[in-house]
Amino acid sequence: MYRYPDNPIITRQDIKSRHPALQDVSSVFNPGGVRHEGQFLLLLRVQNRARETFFVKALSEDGIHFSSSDLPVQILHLERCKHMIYHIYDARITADTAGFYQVFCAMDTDKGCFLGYFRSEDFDSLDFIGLASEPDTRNGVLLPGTDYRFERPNKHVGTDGVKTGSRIVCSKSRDMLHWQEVAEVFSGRPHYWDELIGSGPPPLLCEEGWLHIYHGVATHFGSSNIYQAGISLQDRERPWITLARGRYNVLEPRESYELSGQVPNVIFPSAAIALSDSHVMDKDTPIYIYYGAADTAVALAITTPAELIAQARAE
Ligand code: BMA
Repeated sequence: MYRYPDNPIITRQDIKSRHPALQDVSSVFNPGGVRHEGQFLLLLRVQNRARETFFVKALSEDGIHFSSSDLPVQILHLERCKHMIYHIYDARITADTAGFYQVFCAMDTDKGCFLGYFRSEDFDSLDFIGLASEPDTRNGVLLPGTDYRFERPNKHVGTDGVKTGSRIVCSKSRDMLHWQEVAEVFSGRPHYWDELIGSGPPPLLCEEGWLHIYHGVATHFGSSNIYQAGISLQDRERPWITLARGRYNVLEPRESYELSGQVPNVIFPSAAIALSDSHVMDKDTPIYIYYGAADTAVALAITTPAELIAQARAE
């Protein structure tokens, strides 16, 4: 992956809103993203100085220069949730065939963190359909055109005294609300770069399989967890089968905007937009990956399936 040289592409100064709660905000990060009517659309996670969370829509012709809406996204039908909701954040977006977008978000409630399922047509509003997980799971990503989703239960499974290895699991549903675990995808690798893990953007399909970008957290450094991006290649038909998994991370905090901020040392990839209209990408298709940098700003990295597959297979 190559960083866009003028990163970060969206910072808190870019959020110019008419909404009274969005004046002089603290941070903008971890966007969901999708192609929408020929434009690049990001659903930005914006935090204000009350540390309240909002979504703000941003649009761009070229995927680099975004302009954000002057009002936050309205979230409709939240009364369907019976719990007290504190934050809704880290949207993962996929298009469906009916012209709607499916959105999974982490929802912090008084009963723990759930995946919330939303639908939208235009991202001026998000329609809350319901909670779509057991308590305590995050990073839910649909595999477009299938009934499968990857998710990351928050429980740690390390047995060796090292705080380690959340698992990514593949689950299946017919209605987007009720999900049954099918199989484990993989778990964290204690002592190395990806001890704790979670899916990044919804996986992208190419001839070789699903390109699955994920974040890994190294927890064994004294003062700070290090969040990095990595890649695995998953089987096309049975996506829980891992065909290749990178030994190395593909992006780690190195630049000042990744090393310092609200949470230092964080690269959190959450959206990937391929510059192609076909369902199955060619190897050389540019892919724009949007990531949260230090939970403070949005940055862009550019890659191709060929490069990601090479990294997934790197010895
Ligand atoms: C994760 C989530 C993300 C956040 C990351 C780094 O656990 O809370 O939203 O970006 O930590 O702080």
